[in-house]
Amino acid sequence: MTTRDAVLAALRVAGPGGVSGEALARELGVSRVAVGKHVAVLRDAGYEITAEPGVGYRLLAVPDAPLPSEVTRLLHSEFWSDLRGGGETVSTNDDARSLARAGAPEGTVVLADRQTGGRGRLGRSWESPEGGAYVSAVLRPAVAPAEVGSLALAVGLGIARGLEGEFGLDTQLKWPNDVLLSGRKLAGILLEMAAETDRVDWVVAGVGINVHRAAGLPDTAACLDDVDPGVRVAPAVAALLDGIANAYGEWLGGGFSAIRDDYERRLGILGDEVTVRDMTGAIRAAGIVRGVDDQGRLRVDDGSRIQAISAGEVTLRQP
Ligand code: BT5
Repeated sequence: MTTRDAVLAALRVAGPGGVSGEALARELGVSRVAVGKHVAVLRDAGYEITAEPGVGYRLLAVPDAPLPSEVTRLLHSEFWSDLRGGGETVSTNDDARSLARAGAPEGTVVLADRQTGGRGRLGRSWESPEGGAYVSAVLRPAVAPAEVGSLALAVGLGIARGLEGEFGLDTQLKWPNDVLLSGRKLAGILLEMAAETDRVDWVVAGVGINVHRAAGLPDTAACLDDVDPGVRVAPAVAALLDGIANAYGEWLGGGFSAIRDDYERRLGILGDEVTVRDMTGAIRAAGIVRGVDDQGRLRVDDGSRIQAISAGEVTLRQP
């Protein structure tokens, strides 16, 4: 724990009674000036901390943001080892990629409360206003590159599980990796990797989730506060990270087939009539979604046969 986190922890323990700078300094083995500096940094990050003679420092409010100090203390999983960031960045995926290239271990996470250059798949952009959370995790699965396609599905499943466990939320998955709430897009996933021919070096799993409705979000976006007005950002991030750690563990242990049933159960487009296009826009398959196979491929029934599609964009066919 850093001294700043220790100051924060001591302020939480002191509660409304407050704690003097002198007592804090003694407890943490630093000078009172150092305590004052840490308090100033915490205030800059959005913590509301008062200082009164006779009372000392009092923590009145914590920011509603994806700060490492807030998320870390809510995590149940010990898989996530190092959470960083929390403020504005261009893209947490860019930050996590740099860390992965520099050797950051699996379990490293970059957080942001807004992005100026949030990226979606295939060159699309991800609207990233304040009020959401932007999360990128470094993973180092010992698998072949071809298996990473189904890892994106595992990440989506993990988010759905985490949100269900923490908030009782019923989200749906839209293959390959959108998380929907009441049919609208709540979270998007972008996986990027570096690999040799037969071995993955690192994967960065990026997740954007809309927590509070904010200007700049597309009309098609869902937000957690549509259904839970009291929701806060840090518990949402902790829930999705816990869920991802859980689904990732199962995926590593037993491959996609270990989580296939649960993925399919949450597949919102099951039984729907869809068109699947490749990245050039050409139609790859059209028919009724029958589920996913053991490799995570979408099974589309065109009436005469079932095709297994490994990549593409799904649109619902209008009746
Ligand atoms: C995705 O792409 O859904 C992947 C999004 C991944 C974003 C995370 S945030 C943390 C990390 N850092 C990054 O830079 N990226 C990752 P795709 O399937 O291509 O969907 C993009 C489409 O979703 C856009 O073209 C819009 O139609 C829609 N969209 C954009 N922003 C949205 C938002 N905030 N909420 C819902 N839909 C959005």
